[in-house]
Amino acid sequence: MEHKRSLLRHIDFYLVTDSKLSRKGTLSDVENALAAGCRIIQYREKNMSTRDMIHEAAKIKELCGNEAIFLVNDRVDVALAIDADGVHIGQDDMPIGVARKLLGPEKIIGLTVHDLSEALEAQRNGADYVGLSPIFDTSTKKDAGKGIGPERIREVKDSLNIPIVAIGGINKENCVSVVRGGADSLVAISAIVCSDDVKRETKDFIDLLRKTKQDMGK
Ligand code: TZP
Ligand code: MG
Repeated sequence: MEHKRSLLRHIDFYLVTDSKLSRKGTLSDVENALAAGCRIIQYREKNMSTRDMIHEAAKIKELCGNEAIFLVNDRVDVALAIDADGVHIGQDDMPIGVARKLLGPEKIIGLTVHDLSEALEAQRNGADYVGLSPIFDTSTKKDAGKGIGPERIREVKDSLNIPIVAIGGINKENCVSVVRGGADSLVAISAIVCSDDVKRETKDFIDLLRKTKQDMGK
C-alpha cells in the first residue's frame, strides 16, 4: 500500500471509466490506458447491480496489479469487497470521516471539491487528494454545474499540500492550460472513452502533461 501511496505523488493522467460513453467497453479502456502508461484508474459505474460491479471491479483490480492505483467511485462497500486501493467520493456521498473509519488509515480517499473552502475542509478531514470540478462546462455529468475556469486552480494549489486532480470538460486542446493553472493531474472522460484509439489518446495526454510540467520546472 505504501507503494500505491507513493504513486499518488507522481500521477499525471487519471482515467475515470464510463460504460455509457465507452466505445469499446470499460475493461478494454482500462487495458489500453494502462498500456499507454496511466497509473491511476477510477471505476465509476452508476447503473449496474452490486454483484456485477464487484465482478468487474475485481477484474480491473487484477489489470492494475502493482502498476496503478485502483479506486472505486462512490461505493465504499465495493472497494472493501475487492480490496481496492481506495475510493473517490463526492460531497453528497458517505462523509469522509465515516469512509476513513471503514477503510482504515492506509487506503486512498479522493474527494470532489468545487472551491477553495471545500478543498481546505477535504484536506483537514484527511483526503489524500482532491478532485477539483468542473474546470470547463461538460455534458458528461449533467449536474456538474458551470466550469470554474483553469485560472481558479492556482489558489487551491497554493493553499493545499495534497495533490489536485482537475476534472470536467478537459481535452487535448485545453489540458495545457489546466496544468499551467496548477493541477497535478487531470481526468478526461469523454475525450478518452469516446475515441477510437484509447491507447493513443491516453499516450497523447500523458506526453502533453509531462512536457508541460517539464517546461514549468515541475
Ligand atoms: N465529475 C465532475 S465533471 C465529470 C465528473 C465525473 C465529468 C467529466 O467528464 P468529461 O467528459 O471529461 O467532461
Ligand atoms: Mg459520487
